[in-house]
Amino acid sequence: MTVYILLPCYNEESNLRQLVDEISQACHNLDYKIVAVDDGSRDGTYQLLLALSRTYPLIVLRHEDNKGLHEALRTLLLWTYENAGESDYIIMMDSDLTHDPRYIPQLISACEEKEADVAIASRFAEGGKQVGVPLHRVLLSKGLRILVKITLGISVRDISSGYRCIRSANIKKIIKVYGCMRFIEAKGFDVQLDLLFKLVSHGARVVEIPFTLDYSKKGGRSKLKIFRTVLGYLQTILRLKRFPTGVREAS
Ligand SMILES: Nc1nc2c(ncn2[C@@H]2O[C@H](COP(=O)(O)OP(=O)(O)O)[C@@H](O)[C@H]2O)c(=O)[nH]1
Ligand SMILES: [Mg+2]
Repeated sequence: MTVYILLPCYNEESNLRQLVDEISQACHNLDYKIVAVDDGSRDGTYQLLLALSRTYPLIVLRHEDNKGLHEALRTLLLWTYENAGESDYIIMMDSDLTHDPRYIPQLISACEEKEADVAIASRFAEGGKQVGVPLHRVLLSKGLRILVKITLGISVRDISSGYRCIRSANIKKIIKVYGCMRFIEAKGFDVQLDLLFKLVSHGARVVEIPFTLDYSKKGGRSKLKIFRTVLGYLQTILRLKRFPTGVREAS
């Protein structure tokens, strides 16, 4: 079993050396590969990734132009569709140092021990928390939980967490069902809900593990635009609500 750690990178030059080093420490007992996509960064992200790939098990992909988080994740997940095995695991995380790699083994154990297909590092699981996150961001993530429960019937607590472990087989399944262009239809950070809904609709069991999101560790500014993100989530909820597939959810 190999663990593929996917890193979408947009102007993350100041964070990547530390992040890749911390991943290698956290994963020293695992067979792992890091796959990073530089999404048309304007800083030295791409050159740094190439340099790091000489020392670490790191595969570097590149978009010439900035296409956004949703396209970066499409590129990364399609890469795993081609290259990962059914029994492998995929870790999705931010590259800005707010997602501590020490949770990676815990996320994988949660999938294994609880026979889950998706494990989410969750601020809202018992024992989880967020530190230094601006109030409007806290309200967004809390409001989303309620709205998604009411409208889509998904009772996952941390819908917008981008720190997740997913079985490769489940990713392959939704790519087969929806195709390369439609397994992700969101056009921004709402990609997290888009993917979660499709996974759950096709039988994925979800668990959440307590996670501390420490925003004070964030290097650089957030790339999330709050109004665009709220609008994107609302559009995605309306679109998903019209989906023919019902949600079959486990705890
Ligand atoms: N590829 C790509 N990644 C992006 C873009 N915007 C953000 N990201 C990445 O998506 C992740 C989340 O962005 P981040 O700024 O950390 O958002 P926040 O944690 O919600 O404030 C980080 O790994 C970013 O490098 C983008 O336009 N393109
Ligand atoms: Mg982040």
